[in-house]
Amino acid sequence: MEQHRSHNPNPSHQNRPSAYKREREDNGRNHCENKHSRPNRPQNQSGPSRGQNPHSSLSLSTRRELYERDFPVYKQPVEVGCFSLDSERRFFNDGRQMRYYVEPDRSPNFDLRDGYKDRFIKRDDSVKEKLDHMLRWILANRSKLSARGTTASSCDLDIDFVTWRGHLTKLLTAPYETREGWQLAVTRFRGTLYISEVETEAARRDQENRTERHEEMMYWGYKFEQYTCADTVHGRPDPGGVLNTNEAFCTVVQTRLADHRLLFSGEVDCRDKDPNAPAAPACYIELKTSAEICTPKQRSNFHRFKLLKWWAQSFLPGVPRVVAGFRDEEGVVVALEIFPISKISHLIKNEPNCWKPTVCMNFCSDFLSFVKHIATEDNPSVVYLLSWEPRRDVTSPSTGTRRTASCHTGLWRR
Ligand code: 0WD
Ligand code: CA
Repeated sequence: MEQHRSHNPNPSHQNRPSAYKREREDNGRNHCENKHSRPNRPQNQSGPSRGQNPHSSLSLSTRRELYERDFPVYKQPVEVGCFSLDSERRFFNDGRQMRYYVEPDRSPNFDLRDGYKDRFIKRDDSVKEKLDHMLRWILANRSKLSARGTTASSCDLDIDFVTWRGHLTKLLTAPYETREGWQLAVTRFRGTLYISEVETEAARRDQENRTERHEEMMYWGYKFEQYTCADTVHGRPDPGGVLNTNEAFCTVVQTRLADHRLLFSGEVDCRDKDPNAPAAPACYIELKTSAEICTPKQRSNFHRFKLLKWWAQSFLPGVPRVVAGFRDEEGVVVALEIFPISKISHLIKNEPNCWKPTVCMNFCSDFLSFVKHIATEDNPSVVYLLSWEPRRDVTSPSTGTRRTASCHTGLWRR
């Protein structure tokens, strides 16, 4: 993955085209004018909306061509801690749910349907956890994160953004996403921006209307984990046991994308059990299942869509490899393949019109600049919403409709 990491402290994109724009009636002029504005500096824009509240009408394009510039600085992610969620979804400030990868035989023949009816405890996904587990981790590990500067209060974190890795994955893939939009809620508190997802109407409908086949196929991914992971370093997988999706091991990593200091957490499936394996996150392994590839068209789709998601998800926290189980229509794993994350961009090179890592990372960087510009009021009760639908721009409703609500930083006030 190193080839995508630049350590240039002065990213050359500072003077490149930006995708910021103000909404206006004359959409035709937007693209042209974008070319002359600069990322991270929306106030440099010209345009007729100067008299308006600038926060009420900003939008951000997801058009790929706007993000084809040098790869931004992305510092090697450093694991600053981890936490575990047990079989009842209770939080523990330790790695007790860590699992160890046990390499299967060459022809595994795992039956992923086994246990779906009788040995499956499914997490209640109607419970929206927002950022709660991450905030719990921050509360328990504050000393690791306090600002070092003399001017900042000791309560301040030395971080610009706190979020889940999964939300960042959605940002990285947005320039290529054609089906699912998203909505993110942002709160600024003591200088740090907290980003949490809000379920869209469409996602809620999709979840309600899932077919029985789809429900079962969601189980297959977890079942593959059960066939390949042991609870202890010298243990064996126990595919006859009960599978409980409340359990999770999450890494917390710190990194920087351009000038954005990030702290995020992501669920990690397992680690290399070799005691000489490199330190986390480099010893972590992401497990995936996918339909077996039988035709050139299927291979092309796998490269264009699935490998994009796999790459984005693991590149972010610095997880170096994905172990994939390819399964047939009946849910039997027929082949295994290891995908080093650093090789994925080479694998897709010959695919016409394929995704580009630099577009993903530059869009994410510009999105975070956009958020800094929009979410200006430092107040835990103020939530800024950012919405996106495929083929549209990211928009933030005018300040009048932003929510003063609930909120995902609620834990702070306990
Ligand atoms: O309540 C919510 N809306 C969310 C909760 C949204 C996103 C995340 N979460 C929480 C959960 O506590 C979960 O444990 O985040 C944790 C995972 O976060 P992540 O790593 O940032 O999420 P992501 O990268 O999208 O998914 C990683 C894995 C998935 O593995 P695959 O191989 O399918 O990508 O986490 C699992 C799933 O196994 N996962 C979830 N587990 C519980 N609740 C959820 C979820 N909502 N989403 C993904
Ligand atoms: Ca996985």
